[in-house]
Amino acid sequence: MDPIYVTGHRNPDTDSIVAAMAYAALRNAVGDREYEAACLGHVSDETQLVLDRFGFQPPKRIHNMYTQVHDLDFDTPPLLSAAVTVGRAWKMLMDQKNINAVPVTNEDGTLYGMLSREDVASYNMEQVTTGVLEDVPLFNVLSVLEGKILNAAGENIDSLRGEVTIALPQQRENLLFRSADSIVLCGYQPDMIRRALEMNVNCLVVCQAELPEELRELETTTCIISTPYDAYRAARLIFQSTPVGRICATEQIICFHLEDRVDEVREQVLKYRYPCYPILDENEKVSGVLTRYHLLRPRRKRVVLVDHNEASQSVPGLEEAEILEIIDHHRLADIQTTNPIYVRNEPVGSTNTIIAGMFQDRGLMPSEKMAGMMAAAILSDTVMFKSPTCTERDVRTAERMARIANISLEELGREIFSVSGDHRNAEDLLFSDYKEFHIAGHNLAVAQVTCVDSPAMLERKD
Ligand SMILES: [Mn+2]
Repeated sequence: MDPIYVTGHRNPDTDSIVAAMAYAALRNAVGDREYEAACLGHVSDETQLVLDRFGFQPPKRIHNMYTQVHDLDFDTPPLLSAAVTVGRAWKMLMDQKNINAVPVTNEDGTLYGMLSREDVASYNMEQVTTGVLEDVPLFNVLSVLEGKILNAAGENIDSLRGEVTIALPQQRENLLFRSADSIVLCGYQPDMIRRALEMNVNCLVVCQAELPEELRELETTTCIISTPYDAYRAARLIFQSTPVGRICATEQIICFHLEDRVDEVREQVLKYRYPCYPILDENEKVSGVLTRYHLLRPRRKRVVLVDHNEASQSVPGLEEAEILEIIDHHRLADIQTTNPIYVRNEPVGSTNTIIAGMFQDRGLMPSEKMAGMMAAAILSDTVMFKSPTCTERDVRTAERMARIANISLEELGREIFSVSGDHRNAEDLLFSDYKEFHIAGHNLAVAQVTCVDSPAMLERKD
């Protein structure tokens, strides 16, 4: 199951990060196990202190919510090695009715080429005219013919080639197999067999017959094989022994990667109009096959927004994601959804105050460590209850959380605000808690700096 990300805003503050972690913990604790806290940017010194203080790792950092190739239900047909026979590949193509081509791979799983039904059909038609089998490993030939090696010469060769000829009784001498570079198919035909062995043709295939006893000891370099198939079928089947690597397409193949954005993939598919595209993973190994049907209904990434509800403060690609819920204490802004969703917005000083209320609603106490973090987040967001947005509920909630965590709010507050680093450079100070707004056609941003010694900070105003 893909995770449901819970995330706060960009340039996250402590309230955002802790709210995401606390809400994911709450949902997972009551059995919805796919929630995962995420963050959209650098974790500030203050937040890092809070995480360290209570023994948590920062949440996973995500960079966008665009729908990617790995969100598609693409096909994962079996992969073929470039060495397998055309016959085996054809059977597989027959099993995969809904795809037109299958990936052919190198030994390490990387892409070698793509094999389509068309490739197999063209190869078959070409063979009818040329009639020549190019060097093919002996194992391949034995496999398609269900053949057995009958003599010592056969045990000593590893590949076969030659013009494939059926040794029918002929009257005109020159119509018979002409050179030793032949693969001769015959039945119980002692004359023809003798002639082939004396000519030392490359291979003799005895179809549905025994090798005549008097010819078994004949000195020859010909490889002798027996097959249970008749000569017509053996002649067709022998060409299916060619390794697929020789007949599949290997050039100008358009590939996609699991990380690619679906909107970009769609453009490429419109441009090239191939029926199938191989999909590769981050190590260039083949993961599957994409057809245009897979693009029709992609699975959107799912997300819960906490501590913000404006697109400009949220993750890039949010418009392609499915927002499941919003939990916030800011003004309602511009986010639109396609389906009805849960929104919990309350005019309190911290998102964690609301989330503490949701723990209560579901009849669950936060763990000691989580309660400690939530207390710290409320202190941070209300500037130790001094912010004008702070309410009686924030104070009571922070006190309860501190009690569960067995810590003192005063001490915790001092620790938190002592790190709001007054030695950082102006850019870091400005952008550590920075939110963009688009109001009445204007773009503006509000950045906050909390400090213990404001006269010292104000000296740096310029
Ligand atoms: Mn907040």
